[in-house]
Amino acid sequence: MSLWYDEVTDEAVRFGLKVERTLFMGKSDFQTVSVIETTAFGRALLLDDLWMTSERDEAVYHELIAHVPCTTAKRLERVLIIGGGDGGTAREVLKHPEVKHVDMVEIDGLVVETSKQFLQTIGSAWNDPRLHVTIGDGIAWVKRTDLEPYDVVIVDGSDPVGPAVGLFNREFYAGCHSMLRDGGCFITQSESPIMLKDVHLEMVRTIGEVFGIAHPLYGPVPLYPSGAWSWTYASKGVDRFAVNEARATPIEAQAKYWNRDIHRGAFALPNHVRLELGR
Ligand code: SPD
Repeated sequence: MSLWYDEVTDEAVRFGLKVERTLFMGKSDFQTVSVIETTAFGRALLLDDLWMTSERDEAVYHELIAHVPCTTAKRLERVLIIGGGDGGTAREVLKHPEVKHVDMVEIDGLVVETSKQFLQTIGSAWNDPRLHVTIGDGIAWVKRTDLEPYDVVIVDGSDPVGPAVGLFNREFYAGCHSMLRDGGCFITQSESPIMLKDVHLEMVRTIGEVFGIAHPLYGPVPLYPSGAWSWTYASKGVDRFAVNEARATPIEAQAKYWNRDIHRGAFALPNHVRLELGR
């Protein structure tokens, strides 16, 4: 008899994977943390029973969330990652030699420890001396006034339930805005434009109110509800299509998903989004 694990999206939708074995199950002060070896997607991380990342499709998610802002920011020395406890986003950001300092602020130390132990292909840059990991609250971090500004702020959080709920409101986005220098870029994962359309559109509108305008971008992450996923980009005075060629060329040569055509195409808006946003 085979064992399957299903993420329950709602009463009518699930996404399930066949399980080879459970590698880890634990409970932190914030959530349950599990790593499962799946037959089709390799090792996968779940938080509170929701799929977070898998070896098979993580590159799409992590390359887009990292390289879209990192190839368009005016300067690229200081990067802030809120969340990102599996290490995949930091791995991609640190592929840019211009980056001198990355602060990663992850609320749940168990996610980092578990990922270091069981997801080594995803978090392969933990020992990079430019990476500074703080186990703490990203919401409090972006309220700080004693920090040098960042060139890029990335929000790699989980879904708007549990410990990540505070990463989905105007006050938090305003904090991220205040962390950025002129010419800096912001990006956050912004849920499925199909299965969580209202949450997605609300995020784009709210981030747009804070930054002046926000641009959603889209890509496939089969592990997530519907497989159609989004990120939302905003900046302090940067053209999202003005990719820095010197940064892009070496990244494109090694990336699994991101390239300059994907970068441009990802910003194309489906008609239902155009209609809702009036664009
Ligand atoms: N529904 C899952 C949303 C997860 C977004 N964050 C994933 C973390 C990958 N580093």
